[in-house]
Amino acid sequence: MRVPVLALCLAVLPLSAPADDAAALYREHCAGCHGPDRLGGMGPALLPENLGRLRKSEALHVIRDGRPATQMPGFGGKLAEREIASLAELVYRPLPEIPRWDLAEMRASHVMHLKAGEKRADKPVFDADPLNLFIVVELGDHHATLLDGDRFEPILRFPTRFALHGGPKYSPDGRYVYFASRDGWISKFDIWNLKYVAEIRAGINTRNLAVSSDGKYVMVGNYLPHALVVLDARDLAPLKVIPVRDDAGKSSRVSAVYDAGPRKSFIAALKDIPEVWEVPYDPDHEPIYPGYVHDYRMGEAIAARGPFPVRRIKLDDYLDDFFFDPPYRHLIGAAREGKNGQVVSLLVGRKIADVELPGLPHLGSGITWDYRGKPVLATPNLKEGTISIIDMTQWKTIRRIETLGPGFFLRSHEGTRYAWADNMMSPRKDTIQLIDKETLTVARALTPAPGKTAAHVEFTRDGKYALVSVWEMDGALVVYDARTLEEVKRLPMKKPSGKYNVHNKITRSSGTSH
Ligand code: DHE
Repeated sequence: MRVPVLALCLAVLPLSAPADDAAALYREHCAGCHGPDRLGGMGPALLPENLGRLRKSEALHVIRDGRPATQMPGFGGKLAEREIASLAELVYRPLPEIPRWDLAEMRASHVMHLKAGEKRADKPVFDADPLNLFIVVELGDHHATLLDGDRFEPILRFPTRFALHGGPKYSPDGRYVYFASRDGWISKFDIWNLKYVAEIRAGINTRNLAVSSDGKYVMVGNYLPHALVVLDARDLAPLKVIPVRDDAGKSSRVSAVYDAGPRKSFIAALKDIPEVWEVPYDPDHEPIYPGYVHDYRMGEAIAARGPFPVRRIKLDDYLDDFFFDPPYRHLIGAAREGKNGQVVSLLVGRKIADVELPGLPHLGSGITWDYRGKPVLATPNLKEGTISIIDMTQWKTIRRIETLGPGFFLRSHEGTRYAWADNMMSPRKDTIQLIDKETLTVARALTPAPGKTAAHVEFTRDGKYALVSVWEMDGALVVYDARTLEEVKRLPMKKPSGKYNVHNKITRSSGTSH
């Protein structure tokens, strides 16, 4: 049986392991989340190829004490030291063979739900503003709910693949939504017709996906195999696999891939190679930077001149995640163990500044707004109870706002005065704090369900209402009036995680994730 979350599966484990050989321990304690073959599931793949940045001594520590800001709890209270040591040994042992997952395997997994000749409506088959819809991911039982953002009523609840992670992405017109699951499945859903279009397994262990601004391509970033995959957005047919390797042949997991719309390119950060890759997808778009070089040294798969060449930008450090400035001229990224963030100019193709970003900034959840005439970036921190506010004209941290504890997500909207921050990784995980964007201070706090995790906020298209998750199996989606902060409605849901408003996402609202 597959277990939805690590925390849940641990709750039912016996206190002492009956067998202490590593394989049995792994089957009992780890396989539910990391997969029976160590190829990943809810948790990442545990193979030497993917653990290059984790020393064995740190692996012992992670197994014993857990890993901050992930679903990985500590096993120190359940396993003896020698059991922990044998598990740490095991995860660095190479598999006899890592399964191939190339174009052929992807093609074999491809499922077309839209049948040849099937006619689908070219407008919504339901009565609701198509731009004020929300997709709410319910992790508890692997479903998603399509929600009418005016009436706050579900239109459809439908099954998804196992353990979706990261933001689903919409097509530019908002008709389709694309999901990525941690175990590699990419699904395309036709919102207007309330039906899936196609699915494909693009990786064994996947990080996230991006949709090109012209709506033509989907790019998938994988942890396993070490590759970027380009899919045709119409039917998810695989077009190209781009192996991720440096000059010396060292391969890397992909930290995250995002669309840089104005540049007509995908940008990917890498976990094991200190480089950022830019993959242009529109051959007619003039590169807007000097010294642009198509790098064809990566082997046959991208050796041919043709679509999706790779521009490699070399850096001093790895990037575990990053964020674009509003004109998409720079990206700001950070490494998990790094002391500072790096600002990379996409124009000149190199790092141009360091920015003070201690702890573990969660840059993918960063947002921007104008503060006293200057654009600022605000990012939550997974290790410290701090929201860093960075002046993006000088790349200087101008304020560190103390919160109740480390949090995952930050959201706002052009039409609201507050930025809403959770404290999900702290004892005060039940409370959302509202930061006044004009004074850069914590102005209010809301506790939707005392003792229960409150996290991840999204606004209606006009910014008048904020939707908050009570992130529990018997959870809820709580709708607040964003001005009065009165509760308007509460909808029961099963561990609702992220929620995504069509308008805010397709217009790239500065208050939402990209
Ligand atoms: Fe996430 C987005 C990385 C753990 C829920 N998370 C993202 C993105 C990245 C990322 C790079 C942006 C992808 C995108 O939207 O295209 N997440 C990581 C990690 O490195 C980390 C810390 C460890 C890991 O397990 O991979 C991590 N994330 C978690 C969780 O434990 C969360 C809370 C529960 C879960 O689903 O596993 C979680 N992450 C989310 C959500 C988003 C996300 C809901 C989308 C946020 C948005 O508003 O767009």
